[in-house]
Amino acid sequence: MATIASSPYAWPYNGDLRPDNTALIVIDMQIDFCGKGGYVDKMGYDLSLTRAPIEPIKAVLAAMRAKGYTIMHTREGHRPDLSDLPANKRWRSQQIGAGIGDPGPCGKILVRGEPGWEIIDELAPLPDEVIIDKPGKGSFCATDLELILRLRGIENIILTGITTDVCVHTTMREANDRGFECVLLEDCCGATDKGNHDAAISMVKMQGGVFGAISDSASLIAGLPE
Ligand code: C5J
Repeated sequence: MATIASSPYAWPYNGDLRPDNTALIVIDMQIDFCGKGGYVDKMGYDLSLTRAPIEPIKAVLAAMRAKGYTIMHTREGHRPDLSDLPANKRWRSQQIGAGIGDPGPCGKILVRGEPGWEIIDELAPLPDEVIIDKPGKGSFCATDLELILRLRGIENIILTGITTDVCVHTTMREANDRGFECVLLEDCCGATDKGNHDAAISMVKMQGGVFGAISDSASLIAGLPE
């Protein structure tokens, strides 16, 4: 039996926490979401909010890599021909002055292969770590994430990354509905709005943990078994 300190229950619910059945997912730690000149910067949001999780995620990555856990990363982005970009998503981004697919200081915004779409150097994936490219907010939509998790026997998912209220929350909800046991690490996530971050954390804990549990990097590292 192994659990980590978390709320509203000690996670995972059944105490079955092992490197073989547990994956860390680092969501969208890309220049477009937390780098100067990227999508979030162009929209005018405070980058310190989306950069806040970098150091905590680094610590979690080091601990989980050392113990042999599965590590996965995601990137939000669209094909260079924009054939997977819904017209309404493009239109909305244009309204706020950061049109997806349009040129910006880091290349075409949220387009695969462009500099802004890359994962930041501080959290660069290792060569054996899976990277999931997704066109939407959820990491399960139009990707092979679920297939890979099932093939590896993953039952527990540790969620980190940005943004808490959008891509992290959508992925947590998708995973929860598929029967995965999820925990979100509060200090390893960030949103473009602090109030939305806090609300997203609060939502997880309702109804006895309607989407799973909430913990933090120090609690995870302290409780992580070999
Ligand atoms: C957004 C994300 N916020 N990674 N994407 O558009 O949360």
